[in-house]
Amino acid sequence: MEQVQISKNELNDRVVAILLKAGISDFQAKSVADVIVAGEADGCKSHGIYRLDGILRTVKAGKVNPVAAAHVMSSEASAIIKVDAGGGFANPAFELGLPHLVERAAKFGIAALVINDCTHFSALWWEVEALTREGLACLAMCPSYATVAPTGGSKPLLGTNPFAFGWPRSQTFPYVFDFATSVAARGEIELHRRAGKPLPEGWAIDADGNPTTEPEAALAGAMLPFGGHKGSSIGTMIELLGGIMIGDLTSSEALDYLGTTTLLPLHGELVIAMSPQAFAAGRAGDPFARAEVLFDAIAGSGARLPSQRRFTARQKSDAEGITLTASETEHLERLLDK
Ligand code: NDP
Ligand code: PYC
Repeated sequence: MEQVQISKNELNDRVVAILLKAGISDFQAKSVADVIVAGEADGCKSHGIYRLDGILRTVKAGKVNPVAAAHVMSSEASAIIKVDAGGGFANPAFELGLPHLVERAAKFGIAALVINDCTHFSALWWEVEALTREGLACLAMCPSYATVAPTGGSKPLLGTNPFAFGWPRSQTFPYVFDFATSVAARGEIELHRRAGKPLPEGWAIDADGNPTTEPEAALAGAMLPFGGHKGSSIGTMIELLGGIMIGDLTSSEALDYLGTTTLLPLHGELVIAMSPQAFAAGRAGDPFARAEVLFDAIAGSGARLPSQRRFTARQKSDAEGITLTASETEHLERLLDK
């Protein structure tokens, strides 16, 4: 397959141009482009430029507000910062809430950012890494739209509900994990369909509830949670905390609103930031130094830390640029000419 090298800046300019042409405001376009290009730079194809088609379809269908201006809704005395995304993308709303979340977590030891009424299509590591750069540990989660059957069930009721955690490390990349609570992100099923490849066993069931490795049948049926009943319960927790508790849509409600899985879902997001020093205060030992002992032991046992593959991909793309296939660059050209 022919490959093309492109610098991060050049890819960013192209993605911004495509988004602006679709009528997305300058602030939203830049914020969305940053996370898409970071996905490509980190080798996360399921949340890179592949997402552009869905974004453009969702704008065209009127299911995301391309000129929304997010605003902060909460009082300065609260540890809960609420940002109303106004029906726009989650990424600019997160950028707006981030300094408030950092300031409040430093003040109270723990603080939460609630984003309401946002279209969320992106990888969560982008957000948790922003908090680790501020010396904070954090959790991020959001529902999606109903495409995952709870364990033992045959109908999609849960979303692929991503869940991410970050822990700061001063001398190296942070400890970060970030995964769909389904066995794989839905973007992976779509990428298998496009490549004409069967799915691994155990990823999905068809519309009759039978196991399938056919991407088309999986898209019409349901994906499965990761880790059986354990992933099913974590996915349900995310519906509760990142949907119902913050007064926003569950994955089923998000699908009802959209009427299709070909558009990007509108719902809310919950991000919790914690100061390890504040939690460890009064106890012996520096929490960051103690964490390093644990990370060294994990790595020393032969295991790799989560996100290491991503960080290696990032170092490579920083040095050499981002590698796209010729058909991906042609697709970007077509989107620019549309
Ligand atoms: P993966 O299964 O690819 O990876 C999950 C995590 O596990 C990563 O942090 C990964 O690190 C780590 N990991 C993988 N293999 C190992 C290993 N052998 N040892 C240690 N750690 C490992 O992720 P998913 O496909 O589940 O999710 C992909 C993305 O999709 C996520 O970024 C998620 O936020 C996003 N998503 C977004 C949704 C939304 O609604 N916005 C919905 C669903 C998913 P590494 O990357 O280094 O391999
Ligand atoms: O890959 O599952 C996914 C997904 C859904 C919404 C955004 N990403």
